[in-house]
Amino acid sequence: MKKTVLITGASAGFGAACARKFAGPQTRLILVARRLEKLEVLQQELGDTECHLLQLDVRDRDGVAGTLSNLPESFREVDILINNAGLALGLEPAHETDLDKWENMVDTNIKGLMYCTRQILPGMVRRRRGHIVNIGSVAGSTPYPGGNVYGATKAFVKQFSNNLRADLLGTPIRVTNIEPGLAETEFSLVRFNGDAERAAEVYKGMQPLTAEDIAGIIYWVTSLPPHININSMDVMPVCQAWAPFAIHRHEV
Ligand code: NDP
Ligand code: 8X3
Repeated sequence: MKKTVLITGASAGFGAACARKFAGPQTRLILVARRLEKLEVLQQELGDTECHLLQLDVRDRDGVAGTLSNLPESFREVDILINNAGLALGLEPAHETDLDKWENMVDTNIKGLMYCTRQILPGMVRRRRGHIVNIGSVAGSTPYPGGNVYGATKAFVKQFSNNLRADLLGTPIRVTNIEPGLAETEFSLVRFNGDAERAAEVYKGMQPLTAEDIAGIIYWVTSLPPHININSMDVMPVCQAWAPFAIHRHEV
């Protein structure tokens, strides 16, 4: 039977890689992003795969509700929702950052993910079929300087995913939180407001994860037998690990 897969943030990075990974005769793809032209190029690349493109800003509560409640007949029964749209903005300390950046991250990474989930989940429960894959981050558990609100939004994703599991006990619906570490996508370009040089520095002299690595993992967790739920998966490149506690010492 064909599976319908809805991917938010499908115009780049993990989302686009997921579209490529899931594409094929057994899949219908609903691809969501603000940059429609990128989705159109991706659709061309995917050839015969059935695609429905949605130019949609996940921060727009009414837009999400209106669009996702009016999907074309054949795309209505979503089997897999990949809540991937998200971003980090800046790396400034909390006392210096711009409140608009914080609000944008909350609106996208938390509220956008809530809006899409709330719209798609009731149908999954009714049909007794479905899998929600949320994209969290190692930043949701590990603090780092400048991670302030970005990390906090991903901590929300972690706890929300676990609480969805609690609500969905007794249904066959699966929920997974994927928590990647450093992966080279447009993520740093967006974080540093289009500064390509600064973004490239992030991945210099190391081998980061790729979007394809994460897409492969998402594909795997959704392909497991239906009685298995991967609750969360914390994935880093081998070259990344945690820092020791930082201690500020005063002069003696
Ligand atoms: P990219 O910047 O490459 O892709 C982000 C995607 O999200 C784009 O398709 C973008 O599309 C979409 N998006 C952003 N804001 C909105 C919005 N308001 N409405 C709809 N779509 C939106 O980054 P990644 O692929 O790396 O990021 C994907 C997810 O993975 C994010 O949630 C990120 O936080 C998370 N993550 C990334 C890591 C990394 O190191 N790369 C590590 C851990 C987690 P468009 O601009 O066209 O709307
Ligand atoms: C992205 C990973 O470490 O840049 O979520 O915050 S990190």
